[in-house]
Amino acid sequence: NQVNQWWKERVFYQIYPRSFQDSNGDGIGDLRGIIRRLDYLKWLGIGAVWLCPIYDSPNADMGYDIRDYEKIMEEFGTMEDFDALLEGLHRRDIKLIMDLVVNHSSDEHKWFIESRKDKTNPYRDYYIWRDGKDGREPNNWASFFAPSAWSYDEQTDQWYLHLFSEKQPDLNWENENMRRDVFHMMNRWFDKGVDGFRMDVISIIAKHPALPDGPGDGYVFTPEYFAFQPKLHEYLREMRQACLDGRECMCVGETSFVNTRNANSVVGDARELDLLFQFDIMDMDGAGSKWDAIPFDLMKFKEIISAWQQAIDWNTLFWGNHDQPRIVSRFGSTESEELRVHSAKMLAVAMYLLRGTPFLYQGEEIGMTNMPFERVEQLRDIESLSLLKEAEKAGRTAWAWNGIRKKGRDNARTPMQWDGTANAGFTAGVPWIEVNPNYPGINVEGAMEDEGSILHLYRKLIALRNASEILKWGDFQLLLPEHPQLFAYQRTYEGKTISIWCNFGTEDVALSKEGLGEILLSEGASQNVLSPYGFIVATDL
Ligand code: ISL
Ligand code: CA
Repeated sequence: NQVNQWWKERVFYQIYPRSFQDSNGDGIGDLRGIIRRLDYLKWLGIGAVWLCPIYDSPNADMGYDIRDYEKIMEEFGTMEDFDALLEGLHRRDIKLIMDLVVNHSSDEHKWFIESRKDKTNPYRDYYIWRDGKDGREPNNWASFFAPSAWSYDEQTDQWYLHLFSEKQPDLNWENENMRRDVFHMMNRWFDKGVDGFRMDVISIIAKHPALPDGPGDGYVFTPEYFAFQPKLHEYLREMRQACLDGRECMCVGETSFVNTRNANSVVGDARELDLLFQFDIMDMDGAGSKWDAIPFDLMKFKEIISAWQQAIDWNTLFWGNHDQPRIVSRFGSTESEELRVHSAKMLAVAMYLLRGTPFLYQGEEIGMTNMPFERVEQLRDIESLSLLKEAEKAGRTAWAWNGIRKKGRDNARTPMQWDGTANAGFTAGVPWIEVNPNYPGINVEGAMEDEGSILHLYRKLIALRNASEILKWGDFQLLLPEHPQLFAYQRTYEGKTISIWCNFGTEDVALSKEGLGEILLSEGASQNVLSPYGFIVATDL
């Protein structure tokens, strides 16, 4: 049963539609806007697009709260626009995967509207309802976005579970009818020609049946009771059978709380998922909470990378997404324009020649940076806004702002910087979130004209990867594990080797080119020295 695993051979590009390209001047990116930029993606060498949610939604969490799974969000366009987008992608041999959010829906979804009406409604059990305990929540679980994971509903005098905001009630996967409806919906998208799904927080759809209290006082975050529960595997296998078997489609799971020990339970031989996202790299600069930022640690990075390269056959490779700050601000340097360019390039080389499938996040390819947020009116993200609200109550406003500037999700959601005209060419109107003021110097048009730009490096890197059996299929070996500044590894396939040397430090590193054959990509490398953020990609002699 050798299926065509196209997702291993293509570079993915993640589009956050609201911030990509506005086509009608309402300040909101849309599907027609994306269509205008398809030739750009092709030029870059992209083989597949992950499109963040475009379904009808009240946008409490920017589309991750779906009101109707089969309708396009009005601001984004119509189903005709969607069909044109899909056709435009396929004509360019670019696959499309949609974002599927089925851990929860919007509270405005018709299932929830029915569900909350009365205890005997046929949709009641599509969600997780419980009696309160002594007038309080059924248990002490904390939510990602609000203090408690429960909200009380007067209508039926019960509480419903929401691991995210109160506008995102969790679906009850124990309910067979709910599962059937979800699978039918997925099949209708597949029948339209969609090539796959990115499955939002798919690892948490099954909850511990007893919903036990977590240890400790107050509201407690309890992944031990909602992530990687035994039933998860049952649901994913059922989904594969109902939706994926017999199709050349894929699914990549956002497997929050995955680790190197449980990963193969979902991507191993049973192929519950084709790919997974793990967050060890994204979590490595948080101490306890993500908001308490700590510096990048190269040794820790090497450990995480080699552990994952060994643990599973095929990784996803990424430096960011719509939930993460900008990578060049995070693990590179924005101290000077020169360092921004060098570090962004080096980071790309370090990550995207590993064994696995690259996922680039829009704007990364031009080295877009974090946004200097200063006022609450500039923020849009529910996570940052609720953090700020809670922090104000606790007198920790300065701490929250520091966290938001470094890690807030809105950093990745400022509009794509296309050119030096007003609003970076994103919109002719007023953008829904401010454009980063650095757009006159950082934009696609300028980068295209400059052969030495980050953008051109990304293009070369993708072309190199797309054309190399060694870089696609080769195995991975870490070199110089103890070196304090260099991240180096080699990829070997059918006796041929390519090695990659990256200087993560701010000092020159002595490096001999002896033993290196053809230099495939290199910057900051002189005779015997690799300068700060320099890199070499070369075949072995
Ligand atoms: O953003 C995060 C860190 O602060 C993550 O914890 C994130 O909430 C988690 O990875 C789940 O993310 C996904 O589901 C959320 C949605 O807000 C995110 O945008 C999405 O990627 C709820 O649907
Ligand atoms: Ca628009």
